[in-house]
Amino acid sequence: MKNFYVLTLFPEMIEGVLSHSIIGRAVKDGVINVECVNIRDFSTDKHRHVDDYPYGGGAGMVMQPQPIYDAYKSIEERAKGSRVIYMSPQGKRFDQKTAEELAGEENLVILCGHYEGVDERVIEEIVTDEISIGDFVLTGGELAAAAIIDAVSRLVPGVLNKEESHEIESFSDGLLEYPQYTRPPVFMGREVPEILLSGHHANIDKWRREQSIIRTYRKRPDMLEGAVLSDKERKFLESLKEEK
Ligand code: 4H4
Repeated sequence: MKNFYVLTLFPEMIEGVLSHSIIGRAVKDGVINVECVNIRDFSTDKHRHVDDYPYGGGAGMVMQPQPIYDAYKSIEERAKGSRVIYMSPQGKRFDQKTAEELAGEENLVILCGHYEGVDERVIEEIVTDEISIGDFVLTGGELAAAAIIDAVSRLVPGVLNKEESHEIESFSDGLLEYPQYTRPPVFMGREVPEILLSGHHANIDKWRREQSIIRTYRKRPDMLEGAVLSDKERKFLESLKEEK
């Protein structure tokens, strides 16, 4: 993954969020590139309108197709045949698996809608994938786009350094991550689990896997279906179920 092209009415929202921290450093280092295209720059009327009343009446405004289409055409050549993702509550639910899939793409175009959404005809004309970050309605697709860019970018080689990258991540191995601790050894009377101070890495790894299984069982039992567990770990899970 190298280049994100974001079609948006609020480039500063995207640039603001993505100019900090790990993603900001990756952009500065040229590991990834985020280019915002302001849809309003492609409005053809002197008031720079980009939305209008919905045909058939009803509340809210709809984004007109022409400014979005022309904004897309302005980067189509450079985005050469990339997927065009429309951020919408009607889209496929985004997850780590999709993040990994998108991280393999060289370019991604992301369309951020506003108001009640976007004229259906430009969706039919340019959009290849509709993606949702959850069953709720945002005022604009920018926060959703920023979440996608963040989740995908951290999977791009060179974005996370060795301290930041985590070989075992929540969702990547089908389980939630184990609890994490760092200094001080005692905080508010709570001690760090003894095993983590033992230096016995095989036992630490075993404890961490067990903690992941316990957490997943308690918080997201639905995930256990897809988890890859050894025979011993499956027996451990069964013992949890018997405890109940
Ligand atoms: C798009 C609102 C489409 C409603 C929007 C519709 C999300 C989300 C989101 C601004 C835009 C909203 N984007 N995940 N959730 N008419 N985007 O809420 O299709 O219902 O990604 S509509």
